[in-house]
Amino acid sequence: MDLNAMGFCAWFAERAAELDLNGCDLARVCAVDRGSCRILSEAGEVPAELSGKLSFHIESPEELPCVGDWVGARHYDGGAAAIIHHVLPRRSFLRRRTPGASARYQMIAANVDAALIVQSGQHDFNPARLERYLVAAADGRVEPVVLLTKTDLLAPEETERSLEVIRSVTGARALAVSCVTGEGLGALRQALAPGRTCCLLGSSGAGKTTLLNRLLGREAFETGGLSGTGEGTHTTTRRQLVTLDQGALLIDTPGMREFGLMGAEGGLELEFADIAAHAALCRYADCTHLDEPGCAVRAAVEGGEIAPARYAGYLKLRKESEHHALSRLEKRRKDKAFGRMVREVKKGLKR
Ligand SMILES: Nc1nc2c(ncn2[C@@H]2O[C@H](COP(=O)(O)OP(=O)(O)OP(=O)(O)O)[C@@H](O)[C@H]2O)c(=O)[nH]1
Ligand SMILES: [Mg+2]
Ligand SMILES: [Zn+2]
Repeated sequence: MDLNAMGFCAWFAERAAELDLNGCDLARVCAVDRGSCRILSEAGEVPAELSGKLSFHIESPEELPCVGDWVGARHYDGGAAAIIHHVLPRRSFLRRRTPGASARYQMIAANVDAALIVQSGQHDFNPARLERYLVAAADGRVEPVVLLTKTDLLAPEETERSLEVIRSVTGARALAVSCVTGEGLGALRQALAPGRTCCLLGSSGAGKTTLLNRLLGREAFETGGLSGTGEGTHTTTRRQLVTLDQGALLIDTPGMREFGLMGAEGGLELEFADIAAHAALCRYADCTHLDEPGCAVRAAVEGGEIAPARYAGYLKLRKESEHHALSRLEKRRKDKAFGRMVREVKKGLKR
């Protein structure tokens, strides 16, 4: 497979010329899993590790090679494995903010032409969530395309209505697709031009991997079931770049529990000072203001002192900040894994 078919273009050629690649081969990162990665070059796909020098110079997880990155790598073992010495600048990217005080990001994919934002028409259609993905796409200079999936489970009027809302609210291209009936797959294939890199984004269970399999024409990757509430079961666990027969490159990603861009931790009490004032009078100190007896917040809503919409807005934002707290914990764990990976890479090189 030649480099252009893998998405290489003049822009990267210029960046490669600026770096002193010193005999390294150009390759594209096609999978990343807990710090080990696989790269695709004209010679094929091989496992790869970071050079000691490169890992030494990497200061944040954001700078680590991620799926879609172009790298300069040197093959060894008769071409069976490689060491990555350079990561080329990114032309576009998808990333999400890792919540907390410092503005840090986690990379989702690099050098992406279009973000295919997958939302299931059945359970998952949620304008607020959609907006976050759109912001992420704009931030990374990636064209957004919204895919409303599982339309076989919707009445045609319902599909039309959702498409209307998506188009009018976002101005983005929106397609209705079904992997069961095949609706919309032809139009989607047209968006997948040869050499173009598209990245599937969306909640767990939205149907990203099912779509990938359908486009590949075989059950190449595992898909999952849904819980009773319609939530996905986090089936896909690693980001992966796959080449379709027609020549497009498609990146599948694990569905994210939350896709944070807020980071307004602790701002909740300030922003809802009126609610906090009533909360001080609740019978229980740890009152959640949902259904406890003696809740002064609910009493104030019922008595007309707090508008129901404001109460609902408070609950919604609180739920989001709880999500952030969870992902902060997750992030700490990941940072440890990152440190461990860097150490292991260095150890591996000394061997
Ligand atoms: N009826 C219907 N079901 C679908 C469609 N597409 C996917 N599904 C079902 O939705 C469930 C989840 O699909 P996946 O493709 O695993 O979802 P995913 O977005 O990859 O989820 P994660 O890997 O967890 O992020 C599976 O049971 C699929 O069979 C569709 O077009 N119609
Ligand atoms: Mg999946
Ligand atoms: Zn209360």
